[in-house]
Amino acid sequence: MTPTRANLQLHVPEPTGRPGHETDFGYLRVAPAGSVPRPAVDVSPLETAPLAESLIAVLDAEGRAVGPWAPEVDPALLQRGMRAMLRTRAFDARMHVAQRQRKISFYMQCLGEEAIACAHTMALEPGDMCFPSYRQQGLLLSRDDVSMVEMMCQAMSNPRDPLRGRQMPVMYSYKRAGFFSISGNLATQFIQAVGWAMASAIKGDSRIASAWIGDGATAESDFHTALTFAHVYRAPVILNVVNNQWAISTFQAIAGGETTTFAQRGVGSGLASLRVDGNDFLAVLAASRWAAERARGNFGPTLIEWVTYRGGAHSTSDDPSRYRPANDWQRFPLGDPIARLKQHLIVLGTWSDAQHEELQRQMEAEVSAALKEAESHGGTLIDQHVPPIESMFDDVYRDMPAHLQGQLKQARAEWEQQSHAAVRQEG
Ligand SMILES: Cc1ncc(C[n+]2csc(CCOP(=O)(O)OP(=O)(O)O)c2C)c(N)n1
Ligand SMILES: [Mg+2]
Repeated sequence: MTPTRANLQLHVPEPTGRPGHETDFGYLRVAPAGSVPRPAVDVSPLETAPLAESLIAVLDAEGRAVGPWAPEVDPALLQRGMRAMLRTRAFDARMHVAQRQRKISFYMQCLGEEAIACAHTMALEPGDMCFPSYRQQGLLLSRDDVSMVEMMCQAMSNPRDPLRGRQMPVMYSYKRAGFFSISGNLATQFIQAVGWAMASAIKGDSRIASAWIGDGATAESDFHTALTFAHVYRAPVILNVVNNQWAISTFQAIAGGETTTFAQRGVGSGLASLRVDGNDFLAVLAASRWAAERARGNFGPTLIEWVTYRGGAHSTSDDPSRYRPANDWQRFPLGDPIARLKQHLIVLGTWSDAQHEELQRQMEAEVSAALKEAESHGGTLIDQHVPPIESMFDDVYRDMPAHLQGQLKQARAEWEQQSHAAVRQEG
């Protein structure tokens, strides 16, 4: 007789909340601020296993900086961080509206995730290279040497767009600011950054790389390939996984975050790994500095899972009210990074509500003025600006190869033929 066996079943993870049904954030596994030890930067990867399971946080509920990860930091630096976050939020809010007004075709906000890019960039040095995804605009907006007007012109694909309409809106590229061209192909950032970091080491340079990926994109095979190479060659790289709980409409558990953490993937691959409160500006700064020092000291790569929440829609093409409760962000246990740093600065006695409001007003005024200027240069949706067809072939080769010269000739001819046809039709 054959023994009776249970019918096999697959497990399909589901979020704990849905529209009309509040999320139970118990799944997040938060830990009290100050409760996680801070090992030396040359710690062996396996010893970081408890750090990959827990949550490094510095700011407690009262806004005090507590525990071994509390960084030594000048309040003036924190005020600069506050400025960067408010600037980023004001930029996002205005650009989101600009898309609704049909001034740009598409936009992506980082609402609620501002602390991650804005604090991380403070741990990097000139010459280091970030390989960002589309939600790290804070890396650029933290800087005063990248023009906000120019970023807006990029989103408008107008004549002041340094990328000349060859990238989607928000896919910036600033080599001089350590901001590698954004690729829409998710997870490629990880392999590119590891390769760049390996090259830096091969050349005996001192520059490190920092790579960015979302929770959803960790399901791509490039993520695992990057971890293997980073581990094997001890590449001087920081591998950032921004776990904002959602990948468009897909909950983070579908990418593998249900019974394990994304940071634990790093430990399994032989990398020092940290799981950090991404809405805690001080924790982001401290963990980023730790990982940067580790990379610079030739002690190896670090994977950091930043736990946060995507406060807005995935992009202007998305409607999150279809798949998650509307009040999720307000109920998120790690709060709002701006409100938390503000509380801390007030506890330190270096900030006030009035100063905060004034700075916010200044940032909004800067953004409004910048948008007005950017719009004055036109754009695809503003004055139907189309870059010259030749520009499609520029900036790839120093000397254009013969086959591209042929294609350029053909493109020009077809373009002219179409323009004549259009004129004939109008006539
Ligand atoms: C290789 C690849 N697969 C799919 C997509 C389509 N896509 C764009 S964004 C996105 C969700 C990514 O979510 P996550 O990695 O969590 O990043 P987040 O948007 O939350 O910052 C998907 C599936 C893509 N751009 N590239
Ligand atoms: Mg995500």
